[in-house]
Amino acid sequence: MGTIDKVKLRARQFEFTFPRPALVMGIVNVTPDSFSDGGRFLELPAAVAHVLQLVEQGAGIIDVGGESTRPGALPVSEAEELRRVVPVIEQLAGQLKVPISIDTLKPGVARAALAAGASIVNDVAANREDPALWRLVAEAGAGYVCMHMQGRPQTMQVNPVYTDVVREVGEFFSERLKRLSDCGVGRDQVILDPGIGFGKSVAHNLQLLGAVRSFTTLARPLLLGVSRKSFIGKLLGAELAARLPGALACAGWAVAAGVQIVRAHDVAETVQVIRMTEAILANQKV
Ligand code: 7PJ
Repeated sequence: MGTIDKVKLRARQFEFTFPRPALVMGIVNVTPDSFSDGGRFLELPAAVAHVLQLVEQGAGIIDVGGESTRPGALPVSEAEELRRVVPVIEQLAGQLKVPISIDTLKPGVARAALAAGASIVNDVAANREDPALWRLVAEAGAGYVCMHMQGRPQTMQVNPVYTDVVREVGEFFSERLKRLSDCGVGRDQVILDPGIGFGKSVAHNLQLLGAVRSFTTLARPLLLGVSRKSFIGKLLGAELAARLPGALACAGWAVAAGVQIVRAHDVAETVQVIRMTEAILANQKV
């Protein structure tokens, strides 16, 4: 099984060649109800200040979201989501040297975010049927995070069922790469993400983490989001505020297994774990 070698990612004015030091995607939720930081960054100045701090801590991508996708979260209107995210992106795009991704389910929000200066569309609903969003990504030459989810956020955790979660996620990636290419989105624009916690039991999440290296054969950068997620709490009996060590273990493991982008709330800590893991990997003897 391979590791990523000479894989390019194109995201508008940004280009990355992997392998390279893994990127931490710092999270800013401009929402009143996100499960871990909901309500903290609803005010524009607070959101912007938080992002600048994440970049200072070493974030290589900033992921802006205006609608919580946590299990059971209530949908937000497009107007409200636009009101939350567009000013933040407008204000940041000019001054950041790292790409901004927009975490949204809605093509209209993605369009406005790209117009405001975002470079990557983070699509947790990449299992969608409607190609409108992909055409926007193609037109903009933006990066695209193709995340696996079974179902939709409102109901995805009710009873997730797979015969073989690793095989099914791999097949999803291959099928979507083909559909994306049919819509004009080049392979070199796509990041693949197994979607930890999105229509998955604790066992499914662990199986995906254990086999994450197998997805490197698709020769695309892999993204993993584990930060503060409930499977860590369920496995270890840890409250939301006490899950950082569990998430950091996943981050170190993932990078050792070939993951190139880690989505995290706790950027400084995640960067340290990743840089340490990479330093050891560079000296691995057996
Ligand atoms: C993820 C995400 C993830 C990607 C969220 C949370 C829920 N985007 N957006 N991957 N998770 N690409 O942060 O727990 O795992 S929202």
